[in-house]
Amino acid sequence: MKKLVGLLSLLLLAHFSFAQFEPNYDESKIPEFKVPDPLKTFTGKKIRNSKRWIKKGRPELMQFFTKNVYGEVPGKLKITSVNVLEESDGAYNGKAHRKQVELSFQKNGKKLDFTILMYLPKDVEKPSVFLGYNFYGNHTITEDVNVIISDAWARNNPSFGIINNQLTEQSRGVRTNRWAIEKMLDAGFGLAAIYYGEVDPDKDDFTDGVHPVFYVDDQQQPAEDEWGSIAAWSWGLSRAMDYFEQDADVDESKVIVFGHSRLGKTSLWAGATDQRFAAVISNNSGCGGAALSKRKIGETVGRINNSFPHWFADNFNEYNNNEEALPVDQHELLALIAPRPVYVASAEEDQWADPRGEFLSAYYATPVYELFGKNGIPSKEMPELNQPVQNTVAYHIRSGGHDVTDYDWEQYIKWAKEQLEIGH
Ligand code: GTR
Repeated sequence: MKKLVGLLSLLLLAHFSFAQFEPNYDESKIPEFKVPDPLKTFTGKKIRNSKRWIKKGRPELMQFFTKNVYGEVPGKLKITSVNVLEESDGAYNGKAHRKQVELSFQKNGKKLDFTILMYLPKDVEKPSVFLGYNFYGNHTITEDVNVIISDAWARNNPSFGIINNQLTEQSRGVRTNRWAIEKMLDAGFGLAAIYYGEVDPDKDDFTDGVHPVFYVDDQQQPAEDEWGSIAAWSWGLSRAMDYFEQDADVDESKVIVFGHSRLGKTSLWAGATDQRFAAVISNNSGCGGAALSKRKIGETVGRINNSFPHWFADNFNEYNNNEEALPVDQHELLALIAPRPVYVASAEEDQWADPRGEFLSAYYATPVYELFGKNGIPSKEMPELNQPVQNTVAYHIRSGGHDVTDYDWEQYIKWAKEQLEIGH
C-alpha cells in the first residue's frame, strides 16, 4: 500500500511538473534576484587578486558545481590502447590529412571505446584544432565517404533515415551545414570530431556508455553527487585531450573545445574541469550552459531535470523551481574557465536558451577575467544582432534559430586566430 501511494504521488508529481510547465518569456516577470558575486567567497570575503581567486574562489566554486550540478567523475581512467583505424592524405581534395583513431578504455573487466575523426590541414605542421562532439555520428558532418559509421545507439530521426536506433549510410552528410570544415582548414585549423553517443548514449539509462565502466560491485547508477551525461561527455573530451598529448600531428597547447546546445553545456564543463583546453566555445548552450539559471526564463532548472533526468547529478534536483537557493549561477561556470578565452554565442530566435541570460553570464564573469588583466564584456548593454564583441570573453547574437551556421564558424575562427595567436 505504502508503495502504491508512493507510486501514485510520484506519477502525480511527474504529471504536475510536465503539465504545468509554461515557459516564461516576459522580462518583466523575472523574479527579483541577486547575481552571486564571483569575487566573494561563500563566507562573503572579498577576492582582490588572481592569486586569491586561484587559491580560494575557484576551488570552492569548482567543488560546488562538481557536487551539485554536473556530478563528480568517480575515478581516473587512462587510455588503454590507441588504434588508428584509417588514415589518408587525400581528404578534401588533398587539402587535409584524415585520421580516424579509436581510443579504448578498460576497467573492472569492462570496456569502452570511441573514435576521433580528424581532419588536419596539410600546409600547417602542427595545427591548432577545434574539438567537438556531434549528435548523429562523425559520418553526418561531412560528405566524405571514408568516414566510418558508428554502431553505437543513436536517437531515431526518420528525416535522417535513422530508425531502430542505428546509424546507416542514409545519414551521411546530413549535418555538413553545422560544420564549416573547409573554412577551418583554409584558416589553418584542424577539426577533431567525436560522436557523443559512443561515450554515453543520450538517454536516461545508466547501464550503458562510460558510467558502468566505473561501477563497483553491483552498483546500478551513479551516486547523488556523481556524474550525469554532461560530465560523462566532458570526461570523453578530456580523454581526447590525453590522446592529443601523444599525437605529434596536433598542437595540444591550442585545442579549442566547441559544442552546440547540450554539447555546449558539455564544452563549458570540459573547459572548466580541464585547464589543458586553450579556449572554449559554447554555441546556444542555454540552461545548464551559459544562461543564468536565476532568470527562470525559457528553459528552467526544474524543466531540464524533468525532461533530461540523466544530464546532471541527482543533487541538482534540489534546485528545481528553487533557483533562488542556488549559491552560484552560470556566470561562475564561465569564470572557472578564466583566464582562458571563452566565447558565448546565442541566436535571436532561440528564446528557449535565453540569449539575454547567456549574454549576462559573459558580462558577470568579466570581473574574474579582469583579475588576470584580460578583457571581457565591457557593457551590460547587449550588442546588436550580428555584431560580435570579441575579447578574451566573447559574445554574439546572430539572426536565426537554434543551430550552428557558417556565420558562427566565421566568428569563432577569427576570434580563435586572434586569441591563440595563430598565423601571427
Ligand atoms: C533541448 C533542451 C536544451 C538543449 C537542446 C539541444 O531539448 O531543452 O537544453 O540542450 O535540447 O541540445 O538541442
